[in-house]
Amino acid sequence: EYTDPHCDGKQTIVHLFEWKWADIALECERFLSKKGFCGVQVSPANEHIYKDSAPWWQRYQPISYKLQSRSGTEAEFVDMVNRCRAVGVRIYVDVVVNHMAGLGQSGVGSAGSNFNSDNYDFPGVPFTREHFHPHCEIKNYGDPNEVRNCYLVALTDLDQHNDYVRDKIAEFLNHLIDLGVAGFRVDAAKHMWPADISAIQQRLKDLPEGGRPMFYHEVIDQGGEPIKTQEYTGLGYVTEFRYSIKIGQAVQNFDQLGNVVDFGWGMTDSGHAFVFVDNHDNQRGHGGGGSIMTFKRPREYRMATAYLLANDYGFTRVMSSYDFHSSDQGPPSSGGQNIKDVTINGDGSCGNGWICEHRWPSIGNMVAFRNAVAGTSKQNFYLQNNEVAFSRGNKGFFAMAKNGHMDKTLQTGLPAGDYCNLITECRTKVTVDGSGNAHIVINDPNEPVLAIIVGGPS
Ligand code: LAG
Ligand code: CA
Repeated sequence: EYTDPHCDGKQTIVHLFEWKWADIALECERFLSKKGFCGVQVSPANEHIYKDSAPWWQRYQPISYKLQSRSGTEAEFVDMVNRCRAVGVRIYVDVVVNHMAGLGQSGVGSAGSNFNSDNYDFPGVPFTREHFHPHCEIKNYGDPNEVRNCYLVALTDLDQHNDYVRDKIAEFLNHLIDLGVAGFRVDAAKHMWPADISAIQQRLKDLPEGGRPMFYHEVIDQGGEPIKTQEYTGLGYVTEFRYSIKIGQAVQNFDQLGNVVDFGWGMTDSGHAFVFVDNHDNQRGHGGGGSIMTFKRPREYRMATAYLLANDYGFTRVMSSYDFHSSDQGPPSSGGQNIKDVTINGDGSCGNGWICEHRWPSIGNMVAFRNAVAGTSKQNFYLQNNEVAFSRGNKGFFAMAKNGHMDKTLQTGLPAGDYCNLITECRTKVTVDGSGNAHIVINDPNEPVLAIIVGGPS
């Protein structure tokens, strides 16, 4: 329950961080549908604070559940949901329901609602003082009561034990369900009691087409604290941050690639692990930060994401970023709260400051690989001399070379035939002989990845 993404068996979503709804609709139609993406994680859709400096994180300070945000109006949101759906791409909304805006602020939100955080006054919902925990700041992550009931960086903390609060949050999610979304990323789930999240889920409708919405809960568990991802696996998928760390390190030291999933370390079971190389927080040093691989190291980032998509662990999300030079900097803008359009260059890359990692060939073209091999496990694992390769059942074969060059005959586990390398879009091919062996050649320091699938282009 809560783990079906409702996208016809497709296996990967992309986070189009801070994109406008209108641009997401276009991206579904012109790219995501063609590449086999299941869906899009969108930035928070509800009303949020506006700050003069327009940082990205203003969207993590809700003012009400009205669907007017920096990304667009409710009408634009609905148009996006419908146009994406029409081409087989679903929308997953980042929902911020642990808290409202931070203390010390007042004014008017992105949908025109007044608010005053110090008075706990959010008339756009409405929420008043009785709906919040009394103020205390989270300091000790060793105390689950404090992590759940105190304030995360001064954000006014909602009391989800309260029936009215549960009802209002459920009303917000039910509205999104009515509009056709397929699921939710639950922001700061670690800061809410699993039983409270469950009580909210029980108030939710089935999707219009049937079935429960997909949920993935943001729980930063890197070991060493009492709150574990496993407390949340009954509620859907749970973010697995340890896997990001392991993959980021392993593409720098290939010897570790055999060992990126470590259940001994407490990692989440594959059926509930929600996995990614980086997210909008840790790519800029927020939310756990650490030694995270990002687009700023493009070669290694491509390898990390290709491996994420090739491996047989978890449900995958690809990050799609904008360029930034400081950790608070908001999306490309021509001033004020306006967000620049995502433009597409002749070579398929993005302009106007949008990075669009999901359009890089060794990332975007691996989505088809993951879809094709769903349900199979890794076999014929080969790891030597900074080269890695494996098959996924008898459905696909993947190879990657740290230094960009590989020239080796390997067992692919696949039926005889000619296969296109998905990454080069058929400019290079692989011939598998009657015993399953093939001569594997990689010769591209920039995109040092090869992937072939049964039933793919040939
Ligand atoms: C999350 N997951 O649990 C989000 O992924 C993360 O991006 C959110 O923090 C956080 N939880 C709360 O939703 C972000 C920034 C914070 C920012 C916060 C609220 O990482 O830096 O805090 O959103 O906008 C900012 C200031 C703080 C201030 C706070 C309240 O940085 O100094 O105390 O606002 O005014
Ligand atoms: Ca809380």
